[in-house]
Formats: sequence, C-alpha cells, structure tokens
Amino acid sequence: MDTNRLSKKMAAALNAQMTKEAEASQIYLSYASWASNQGYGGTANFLFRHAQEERNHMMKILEYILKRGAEVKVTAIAAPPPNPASMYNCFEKVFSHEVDNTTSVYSLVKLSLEEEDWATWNFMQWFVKEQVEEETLAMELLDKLKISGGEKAGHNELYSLDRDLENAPDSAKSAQDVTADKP
Ligand code: OFO
Repeated sequence: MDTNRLSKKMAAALNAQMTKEAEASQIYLSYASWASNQGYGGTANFLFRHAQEERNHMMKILEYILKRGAEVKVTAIAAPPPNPASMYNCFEKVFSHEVDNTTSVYSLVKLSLEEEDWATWNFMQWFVKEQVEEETLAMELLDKLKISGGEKAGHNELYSLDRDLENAPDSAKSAQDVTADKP
C-alpha cells in the first residue's frame, strides 16, 4: 500500500525548499564570517545565530516530508554569493535574500492551493509568518543604518549598531517543535 501523501510535484518542491534553507544557512555563515573579519563581532554573533535558525527551517521541511511519507533528497548546495562590500550592503543582501526566499515560500503555498493539499498549505503558513518576521527584521536593520547615514555611516554609529546586534534577541521559533538540535 502506498502511504506517500505528497504528490511528486509537491515532494520535489518541498525538497527544493529544504535545500534553499540549507543554502540560506550557508549564506548567513559566510556573511557572519565576513563581519567577524571586519571586526564587527556583534553583527557576526547575530548572523551566526541566524545561520542556525535557517538550519532549523531546513529541518522542519525535512521532517515534514518524512512525516508525509515521501522521500527526502539531500543534495549538494550552492555556494553563497560574494561577500558584502560594507555593513549597509550586508543588510541589503540579507533583505534581498529574504525577499527571494519569500517568493519561493509563496510558490509552495500556491502549489498546495492548486493541489488542494491542505496539510501542506497549513504547514507552509508557519513559513509565511516567519518570512514576515525575517523581512521586518532586515528592514529595521536597514532603516537603522539609513538613519545613521547609510553607506556613509560613521564609526560611532556602526559601533553602536554592532553592540546592539550582539544582544539582539532571536525571533521566537516555537510554532513547529522540530529544531536542528532536537530533530
Ligand atoms: Fe528560512 O527564512 Fe530566512 O531565508
């Protein structure tokens, strides 16, 4: 008896999104390493924590595919884009990345609607909400940098932003109970 509850198309789309979340984790790891090399330890800390969050997103999708009886395909992942040119550029890149990921999440929601796969539609709503939070976070950071002069932000402003980011809370991630630490 076939117990797979995902269509072929949906399983492929979910696997692609799982890979995209793994790539997002690598992107944050690379930007965090860049920030650390520039001396922005607080920003690096914030971005390293976010890399872990992206890995948790990957795990949620992996777990969902398994729970629906479909096959998980772990593949190679793309290398991150080039390093940012500045702190402002770093958060521009973070924001663009999140918007790109939102587009991908929306296409999964659309597919679930077309297929009347309400379980996947329901599952993806967590990601829709998460993307709103992540875009908002990136927007707020860009706004702070804009207020501080954008590309021309001085050492004092960058120092204080960096210090704030060291202690910036992670957005709560309790809607789904799977994490990379507790699969
Ligand atoms: Fe997984 O949310 Fe950002 O990319």
